[in-house]
Amino acid sequence: MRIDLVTIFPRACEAALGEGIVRRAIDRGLADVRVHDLRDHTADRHRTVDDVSYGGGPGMVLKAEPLFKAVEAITAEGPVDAVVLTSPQGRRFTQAEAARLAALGHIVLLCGRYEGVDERVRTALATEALSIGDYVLSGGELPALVIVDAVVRLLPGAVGDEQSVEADSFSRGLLDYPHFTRPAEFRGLRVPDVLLSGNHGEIRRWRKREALARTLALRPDLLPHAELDDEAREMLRAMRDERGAEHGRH
Ligand code: 9D3
Repeated sequence: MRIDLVTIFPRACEAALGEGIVRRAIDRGLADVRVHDLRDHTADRHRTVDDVSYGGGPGMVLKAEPLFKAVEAITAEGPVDAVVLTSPQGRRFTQAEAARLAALGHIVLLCGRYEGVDERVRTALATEALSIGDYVLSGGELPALVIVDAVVRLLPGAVGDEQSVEADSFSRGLLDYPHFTRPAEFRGLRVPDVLLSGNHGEIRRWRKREALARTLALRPDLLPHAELDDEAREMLRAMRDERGAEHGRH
């Protein structure tokens, strides 16, 4: 898969892509990630990428022309499946959006900055706009890097253990179960006995119950969308009955 990232902070983006799973996926040839300096697509002496807002008001707006030029240079090399504008007004980026993008052959990510981006970029250049959540960031670089990370780790072979991708909490739609490593007791805090028992059936059921209990307590909004088998549904019913009975006693 090829991913092109267009930004005014190319070095910061390169640095973030040079570590971890994304770096390994690039080294293994699974992902071809290219970072472009937006200023390389300006024509004036000052390499201007922004300007004041029509209608007045504070803050600078990212100009349309450098972004159009950058995308045209990329599309001249071959077909592009999606041109994504990172924007606070975008659709929320989720694991499902990551899976959709990971199935494409070539995407371009445009990083917004300043108070905004000339609206013609969204209407006539981008094919979609994505936000990573409801908080104010200074620009689209971190969102674009979040998208690259979530997409690249879905490419076959990117994560060492394919099982861990498959088993990842959000691919089943639940929160993860608790994890422990050695020692069995740390400052008086014990690892649950079941995990030391060697009883793999018990361990599997304990993890499943913990994942369901945490999801019920912390993210009940996830449960209607989760893939639950008969065993999971029975565990949940038992937990809800137990909680209901508890409330009844108080
Ligand atoms: C406080 C400024 N806002 C009102 C004038 C508008 C605004 C413009 C540009 C707010 C943030 C930004 C920069 N952010 C992004 O470009 C961005 C973003 C984000 O801030 N949060 C979550 N996802 C994204 S994707 C791109």
